[in-house]
Amino acid sequence: MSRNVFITGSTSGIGLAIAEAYAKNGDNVLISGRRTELLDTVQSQLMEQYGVRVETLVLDVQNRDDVMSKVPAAIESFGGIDILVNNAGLAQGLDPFQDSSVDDAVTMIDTNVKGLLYVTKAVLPFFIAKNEGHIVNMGSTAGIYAYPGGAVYCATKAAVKTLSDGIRMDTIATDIKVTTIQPGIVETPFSEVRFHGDKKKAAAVYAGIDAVQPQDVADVVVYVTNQPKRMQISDVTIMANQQAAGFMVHKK
Ligand code: NDP
Ligand code: 8X3
Repeated sequence: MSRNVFITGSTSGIGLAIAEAYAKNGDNVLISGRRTELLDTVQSQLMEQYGVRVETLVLDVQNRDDVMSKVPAAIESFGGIDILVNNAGLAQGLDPFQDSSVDDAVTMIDTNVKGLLYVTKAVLPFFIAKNEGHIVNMGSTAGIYAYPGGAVYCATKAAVKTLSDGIRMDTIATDIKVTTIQPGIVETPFSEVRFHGDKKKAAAVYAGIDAVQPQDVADVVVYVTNQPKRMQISDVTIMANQQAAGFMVHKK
């Protein structure tokens, strides 16, 4: 039976691949992000290719009021929700903490932690009302292993893992599942965003690595949400064969 899946940050990279993987699986997707034109393009492509329902929600997850009003309305008009994928997120900068921008830090915290929190608070009442649902939170190996220049980004991803674990405990009496996905380096526009549009610096991150691709992560997300009701996959860590820990890679 097809399910209704809401994916934040599905205009690009991993979130876009997740939306496509669910559509391919026959599920309906509510795609979301700040870039309206991209959402419209993805909507047409997925509907044409997979024949599932694709709805769009223009949303900046940093905007608490917007999240609290727009998300429930979008879910109502989508006809309910079975799976939430909290994927929207970003890194900004890779300077040592003492030289780093406070504005960049605030953007990461507001998006990766507060944004995820707002969206989850807006969606949970729908899951509680039917006593089931699945929250998939996009963490990172950065949340397990801090690395130089990544103090704040790594802290936000550690927070994602801790939020997931806490929410799993608080909803234990329900059939709600909570999963943290912790990818290592995945080849997406992530680094271009981190380096504020510097394509050369971004390309250097992936040079010499047979990097994990967004669709690899997407397949894992679909897999964790395709398990029997009795079973919950709490965490999955995914790395390139050439990566052993956060930013610890062997380049060829
Ligand atoms: P991309 O830059 O390709 O995608 C980021 C997505 O997040 C975009 O769709 C973007 O949409 C959305 N987004 C960013 N800020 C906001 C916001 N304020 N409100 C709503 N949506 C927002 O990067 P990735 O696909 O790589 O990143 C996706 C997630 O995966 C992030 O949480 C990232 O931290 C995590 N991750 C990435 C890894 C990697 O190596 N690439 C590894 C581990 C985790 P828009 O700009 O349209 O708003
Ligand atoms: C993104 C992966 O290693 O660039 O979370 O921090 S990494």
